[in-house]
Amino acid sequence: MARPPTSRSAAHKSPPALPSSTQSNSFRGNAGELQQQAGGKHPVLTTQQGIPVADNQNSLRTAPRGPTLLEDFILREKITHFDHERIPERIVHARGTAAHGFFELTHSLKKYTTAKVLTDIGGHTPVFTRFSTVAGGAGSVDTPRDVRGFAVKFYTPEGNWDLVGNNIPVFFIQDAMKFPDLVHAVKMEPDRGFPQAASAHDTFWDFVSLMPETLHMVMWAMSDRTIPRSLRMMEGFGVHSFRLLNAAGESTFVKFHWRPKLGIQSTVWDEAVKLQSADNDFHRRDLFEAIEAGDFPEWELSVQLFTEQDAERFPFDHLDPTKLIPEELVPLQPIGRMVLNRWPDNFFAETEQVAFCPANVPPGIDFSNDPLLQGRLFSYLDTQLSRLGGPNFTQIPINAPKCPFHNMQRDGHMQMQVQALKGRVNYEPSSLLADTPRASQAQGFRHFAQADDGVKGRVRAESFADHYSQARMFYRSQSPLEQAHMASALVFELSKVGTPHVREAAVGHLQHVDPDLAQRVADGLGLQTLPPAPATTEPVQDLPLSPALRIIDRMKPTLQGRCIGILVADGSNGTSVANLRKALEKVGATVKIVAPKVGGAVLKDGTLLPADGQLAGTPSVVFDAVASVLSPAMGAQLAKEAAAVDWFRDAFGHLKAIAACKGTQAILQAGGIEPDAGVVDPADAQGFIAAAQTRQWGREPKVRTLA
Ligand code: HDD
Repeated sequence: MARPPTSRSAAHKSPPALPSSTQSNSFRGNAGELQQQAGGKHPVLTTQQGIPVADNQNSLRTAPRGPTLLEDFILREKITHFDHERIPERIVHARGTAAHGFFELTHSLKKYTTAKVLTDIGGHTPVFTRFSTVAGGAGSVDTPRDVRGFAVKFYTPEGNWDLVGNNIPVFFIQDAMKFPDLVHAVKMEPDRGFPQAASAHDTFWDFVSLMPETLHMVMWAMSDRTIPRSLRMMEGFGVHSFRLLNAAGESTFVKFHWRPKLGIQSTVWDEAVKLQSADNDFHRRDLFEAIEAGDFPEWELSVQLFTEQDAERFPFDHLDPTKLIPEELVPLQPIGRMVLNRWPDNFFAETEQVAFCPANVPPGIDFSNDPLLQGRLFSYLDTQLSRLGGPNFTQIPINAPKCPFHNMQRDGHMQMQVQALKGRVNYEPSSLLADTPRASQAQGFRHFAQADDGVKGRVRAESFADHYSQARMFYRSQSPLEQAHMASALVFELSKVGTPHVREAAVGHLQHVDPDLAQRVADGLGLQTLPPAPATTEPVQDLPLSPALRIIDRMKPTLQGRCIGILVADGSNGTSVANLRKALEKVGATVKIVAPKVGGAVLKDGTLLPADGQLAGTPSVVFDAVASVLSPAMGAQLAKEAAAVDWFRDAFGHLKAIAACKGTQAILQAGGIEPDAGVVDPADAQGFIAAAQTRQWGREPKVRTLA
């Protein structure tokens, strides 16, 4: 039975008159709740077909409380578009964040290459750089233990060059044939759908224990490199050997390295774990905030150049992507810098839709025979066809070259262009039309003319057989503390492996890396006997060590790019806060005020100091060092507050400098903190700065047991 209209439904009259583009379009909706306050000229809202929309709140109904009509093309179009808003996420590197910037060449490589991006000094080549984790989905967290992607798209005058690298200079496998297996093994297990964004599970370690070529990269993955403090504080590597080709067609091998201006820095594992709950977007937010503040991250680009003859003398095969070339063997030559200075306007249009491909290289850069690289040359374009929906993804603005481009490729899904070349000719050669694009021997891409002799077959070069020597070199090159971190990471990961024989096999491999490491991990796992080392085809070499591969010794003592949290509460001394803040900002740190309430704290002199974060929601893991200016009364009160006690206890446990005033002593005591050289008074700003420029590494054995 039809209901009589109630006074409520009777109020649902037709919407207000269509606002013109010059009028304010703020108006009340039918329920009377809508207020749009932004000023300015508002163009009329339209459908995708350009039809003006009169009411964006209510679908079309037969009666105020009646069914919605199929006729409502505005509703249907809006919902249909929404239903298709997501595209398949990347199978790997799904979670990423990116920024625009430029590359400036400072040293010409003209002797080695014709690529203008590497020969023409001074100009700014636009770049778009995307950082990513590897294993987790797009909605996973920023700080798991994982390799980080470091992909740079250079929009060069001779077409796009994509340097699609990682923050680790080697890879897990030698042949692209094994990539799907590796990725299946590391991603969440197929029957249960977990763990997300973690290598600490049976399938990954099963794969590792059966594929000893992974061991070198596994040692990197277990090092502090995979728990970076910031994307701005990571190195990047092109990984493979590429070729540079000069005007005479001569080839030189090259490896590419990015070095961060802020220095390389990592977190400690417990901190990385806690960051996952404190701020899932920690790295993304950090990059965003730095760029918004004009604190533009910068990297130096260096190359290692070597010839075929040089390569013959290396005690490893440089075509094997599980090997690196120590810089003690082939020094790094700085050639330029990259600055990221503009955040994307739209995450989806740019960061999500950007499509990198190692096959995108301008003339003067060429590929090596690295079998992993060769497989990659196929995979990226192929994945983008399905991820971005067809062959015209190159026309999406973030992917399109910024130099002129012409060819006879036509049509296809989502063709956006009416080509400049009009008329009958969409083929080559042709004699019907002037000014059609033609190939150019002089300017066109040339491949290195390499002589090859051999027997066709599915084979692995014998020179790829040594899987342990560089893993050993990497481990033994680390400082004792970094070695302990690696041993502890291995214990953590293997403790998450439920299958005993997988755990044991992994430890067996470690015997080849370093018997002492194997014993430490076995002890950490509670194994009663040391599992046997598997047979090797090649003897493990004791290669010269490479101290350049450490992080801890090489961390830059600086507060630039670092963030300090100052805890205040009602009654805090404003002058002490202001003095400390001034001193910290003078040396380049960012300072954030944390208070029990986000509205801020009423200081001793009665003024209100606004807070950047609320204590319980802004734990100390998000800071590089912490300070506090508290009255004894507030200190005593906060000593009973878990969030305050954890703030200091975590900062101490994560080896951070603490500037704690007298009023804070009660909290330190509640946290069981025994002050050391890294705990100073906030009045001693210079002492605090000196302590905060590094981590308090000497404290670590006192706060946790490392393997
Ligand atoms: Fe890959 C994405 C880096 C080996 C297949 N890879 C991808 C990204 C990075 C890397 C940084 C994300 C790019 C972005 O931000 O969009 N990949 C590497 C490095 C490797 C490597 C440094 C070894 C040296 N990759 C590799 C192999 C294969 C792939 C051997 C396949 C044979 N990679 C892909 C892919 C992805 C990808 C499936 C996923 C999404 C995409 O390409 O666009 O095609």
